[in-house]
Amino acid sequence: MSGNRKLIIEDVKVIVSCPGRNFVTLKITTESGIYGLGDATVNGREQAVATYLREHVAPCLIGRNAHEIEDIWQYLYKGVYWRKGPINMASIAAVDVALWDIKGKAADLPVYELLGGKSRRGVGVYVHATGNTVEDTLDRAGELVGQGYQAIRLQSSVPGLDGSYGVLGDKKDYFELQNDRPLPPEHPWSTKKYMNSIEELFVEARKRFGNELHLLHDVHSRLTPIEAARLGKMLEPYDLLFLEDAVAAENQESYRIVRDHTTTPLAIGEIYNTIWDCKDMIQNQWIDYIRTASTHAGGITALRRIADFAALYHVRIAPHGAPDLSPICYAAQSHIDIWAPNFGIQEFVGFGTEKSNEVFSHDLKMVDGMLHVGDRPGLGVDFDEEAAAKYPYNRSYLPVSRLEDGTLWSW
Ligand code: KDG
Ligand code: MG
Repeated sequence: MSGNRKLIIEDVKVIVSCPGRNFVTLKITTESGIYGLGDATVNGREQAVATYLREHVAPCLIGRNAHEIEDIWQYLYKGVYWRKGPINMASIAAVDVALWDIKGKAADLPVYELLGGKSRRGVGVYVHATGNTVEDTLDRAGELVGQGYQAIRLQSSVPGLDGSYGVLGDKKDYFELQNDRPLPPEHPWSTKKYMNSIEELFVEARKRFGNELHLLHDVHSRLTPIEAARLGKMLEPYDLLFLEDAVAAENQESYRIVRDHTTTPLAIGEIYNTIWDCKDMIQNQWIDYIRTASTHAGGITALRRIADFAALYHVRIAPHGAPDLSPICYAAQSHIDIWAPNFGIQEFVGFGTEKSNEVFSHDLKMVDGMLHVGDRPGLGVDFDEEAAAKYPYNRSYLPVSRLEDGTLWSW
């Protein structure tokens, strides 16, 4: 199993750094000197995936032909016996993405050309407007509209609760680590208070911006299926592009209940590790957008498969793009976005901080609210190891949610 053009893997390096956020970066170098980069960041569990890569994956890669992306993917998936899971799949993703990077560099072509070429001029994105009040949120949305963005996710604090999803209180922005506390910060939640206040945000948004702007909202899995169904119905008049993670769906059938009651388009998938996590929802057309990310769902190879499967059922891809996805993950899925015939929209939260831009360079560009993928061979991303060494790992946790009586809830 190998052609004449072998690219033998000589070195595999795992680097955990914190240029503003913790990132797990994989660098695979071949005997020819061509190297590829992958991302294996699992927010809040970075050292687990780094150890898994170093101890269990790297030794199996040395001496293999980097061109055999599919075989290596299957080897790491079927070959470990313990299939799926966030740590395993993020590790497979990092290897897979690094190998696509290598293949692109060897072919002197950007990865999207290897996938089949561009299907569109640029990648449409949605950005975040969050605020402590409806007015603050809409003022922020107004600034983003002024910058040319055409799709905006709105999150506003729930009156009477200290923090709500996506609204970080005294944090300046979404890029900041949550590591000023030794343990996960705790946020209160009340479904009643949320359901009583959420409609106003969209009433006011439509009053202020009219009907052309695309609006989105992320519920972060806080509702039960029937509550999610009611929310979908409530928000129908405001014509959302999608309602995200309205309900957690380890039980995929939950989405049938939501779907049966509302025409608000539904999106889910940022925490899914494989196509199996969303197969029933896609196949039954209970959702409209699948949000799996390159890092968490097994890399370019896996994301391409999910996209092709979803296309059969009119489901479009809308990859997760929060700040805990490194620029390598972001580049990888941008190549999928520009290629996929059933691309929907890409989440975008900016190109990182000053520190992260010192460590990662990329050739993505934002022009008039649209992301443009560059023409550099491979992924078009580079990683400065010396700069990364200046920013050591810094333990940080995502928050947790509790109901007002103390019951642990989904954050
Ligand atoms: O690591 C968790 C974050 O990436 C998540 O909270 C962001 O839900 C999110 C989103 O839609 O960007
Ligand atoms: Mg989300």
